[in-house]
Amino acid sequence: QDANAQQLSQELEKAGLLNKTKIAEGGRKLRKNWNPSWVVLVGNSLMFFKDPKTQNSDSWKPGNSCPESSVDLRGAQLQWANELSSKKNVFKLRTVTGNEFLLQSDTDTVIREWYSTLQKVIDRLDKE
Ligand code: I3S
Repeated sequence: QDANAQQLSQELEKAGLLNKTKIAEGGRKLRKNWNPSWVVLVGNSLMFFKDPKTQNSDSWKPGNSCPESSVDLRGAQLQWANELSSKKNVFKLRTVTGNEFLLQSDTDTVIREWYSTLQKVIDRLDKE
């Protein structure tokens, strides 16, 4: 493992499979399109990888495939948003740039862990 990869793996806070849809881009509402996404939290970035079936847990590492999209958590807002979907266990992540994502898991413990981990990172960045 090279130094860069080692440093990144120390900053890896969480990774896993969630259902995701983007609902706004720069404040402009988008049509929902739910898809499973491999979600990786490293430092102050939340990265989404496409088609998790063809990827593995190493795919976020340097030299491997690029994320489909990446979100800067600095100044982001998190809130439970079950009213925004017929699915259960949904929260909304809003970036400072006005991009909004819904993230969902059928497993209560999984979504609660993601929510609290993301909130901790956002709180930590707020204090910097
Ligand atoms: O909030 P909405 O618009 O009722 O969300 C549903 C739709 O986006 C639907 O797509 P079409 O309108 O293109 O058929 C999706 O398939 C649903 O999953 C969306 O609702 P949920 O409740 O699953 O977020």
